[in-house]
Amino acid sequence: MQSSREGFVRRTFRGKALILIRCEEYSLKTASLLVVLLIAGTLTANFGLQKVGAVIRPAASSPLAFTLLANIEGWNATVSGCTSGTPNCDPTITQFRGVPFAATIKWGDCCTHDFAIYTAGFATTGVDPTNVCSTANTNGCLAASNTVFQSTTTLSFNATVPKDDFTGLGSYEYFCQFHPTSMHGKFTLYKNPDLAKAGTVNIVDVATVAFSFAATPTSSNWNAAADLNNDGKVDILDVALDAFYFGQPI
Ligand SMILES: [Cu+2]
Repeated sequence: MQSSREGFVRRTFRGKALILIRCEEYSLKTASLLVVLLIAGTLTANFGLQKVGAVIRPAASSPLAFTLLANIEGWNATVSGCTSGTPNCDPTITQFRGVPFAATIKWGDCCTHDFAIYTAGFATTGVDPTNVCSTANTNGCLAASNTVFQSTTTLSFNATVPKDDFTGLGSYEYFCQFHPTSMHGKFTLYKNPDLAKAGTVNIVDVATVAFSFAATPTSSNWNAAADLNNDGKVDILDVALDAFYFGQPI
């Protein structure tokens, strides 16, 4: 069918034939991309990826601005249905390398608190409000907010992990330095899903990841930025993550 139509056009309108063929190729690529997105959406649900908005209160319009309630029993410990030690407390927060985020810390109980970000794996026993925080630290406090007592404070931060070292996701710890045992959660860091840096995750970003699909570092279509989870290959997980944040301001 295609060849007869292609042949007919070539006999009569040689110039337009090329356009027809190109349109068909474009439609095929678009359809393929939609299939990939459909699969990605299914996998996203199955892998249980969570947007930051799912673990913060109130729900934010952007994953880059979130609020935590400081409570000695655990971050967000007074959220309805949440007591210390349940999954809703001390939430794991997803952020992105090279994309500044802003944490708003609300005071929620009796005591003085702060919000501090430490390097991954830092021992709770070493957390102390007298520690000197610097983003140059390789093992210790990277940044800390002012204390909160009957007040609200904020902390802005720009993650520098994961490195392009194929060791997986980046991670930081966050603590209240006054109550580090109970008020302790983690950040999970991916690479920026807004690859085109347009301010919003869009079809160009998803297509960019899809273009490197199945690539490894030795592949001709390898793109380290598309390996969002930093595992040394661009696969459905990377596409799924990008699709998951589709339309989000990043
Ligand atoms: Cu505290």
